Amino acid sequence: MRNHSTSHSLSEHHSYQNMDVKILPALQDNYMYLIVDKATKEAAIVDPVEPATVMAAVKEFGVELTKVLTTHHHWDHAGGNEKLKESMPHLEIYGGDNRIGALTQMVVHNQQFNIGNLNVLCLSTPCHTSGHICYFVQAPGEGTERVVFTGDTLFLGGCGRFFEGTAEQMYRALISILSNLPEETKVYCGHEYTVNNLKFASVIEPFNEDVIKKMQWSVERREKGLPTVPSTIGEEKMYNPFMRVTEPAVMQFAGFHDPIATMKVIRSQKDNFKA
Ligand code: GBP
Ligand code: ZN
Repeated sequence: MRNHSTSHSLSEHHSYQNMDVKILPALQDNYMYLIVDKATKEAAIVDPVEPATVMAAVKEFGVELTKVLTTHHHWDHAGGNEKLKESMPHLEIYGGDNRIGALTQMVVHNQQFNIGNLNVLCLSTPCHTSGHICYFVQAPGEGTERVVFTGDTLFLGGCGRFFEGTAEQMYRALISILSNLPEETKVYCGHEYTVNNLKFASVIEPFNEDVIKKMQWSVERREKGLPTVPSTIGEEKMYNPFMRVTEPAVMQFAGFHDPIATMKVIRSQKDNFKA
């Protein structure tokens, strides 16, 4: 495993009934995630920018890595694909953008595939990049766990910059698609930006108790070197201003009665926000 003292966070493991999610910190503030189907020990890795860390985790946990889920083509997410594929040539590499290295499975919105018994649903969320995909993973059966890997579309308390898209597209991604996932869906995002994001959230909604509480909790976690992921879709709707552009208080802050205009205003303010 990677030397913890050089890593931005400790690598935590979340064990659910049918799946494990191993959080693997990478680079300055990126997260890679190893998803394991407990029944078959088949595994997939989300955004393996540091292949050596991934290979060590695969060995340590004794799983069979068969798939790479790439959220988007930026080097800090897709930059490890080629090297990992060289070491493990059987890997299937999923993604929604032909700029992704070593891509073998180009996916589209609502396409599905499996990791062992787990079902993966691809959600196309263009805006941060035009080919960005979020992956919604569900265990079989009623009342089982659900998780979503949101890359640089949805962060805890924030969202990605609009490098290749519009406010309308981010509205579709956050409000029409991700907000409609089950409330208890766990959110695993691409970067550890939570404290900075919540500082900005508290400027927009200074009296929002959920912002204040999540900020306190996140600062405590970061002081201990622990990740703030995962949150849930239900939680994000309570404190994330970009998930709250239909709320009167957030629209009022932006000076518009329209959620998409509000999305545009608060994103451009965040672009220039010094935390
Ligand atoms: C922070 O908040 O801590 N360091 C700052 C933000 C995603 S990485 C740095 C930043 O701008 N990060 C990007 C982002 O969308 N942040 C949301 C926000 O600031 O609210 N990236 O590495 C970024 O996507 C990248 C790689 C960008 C290749 C362009 C290319 Br081409
Ligand atoms: Zn990015």
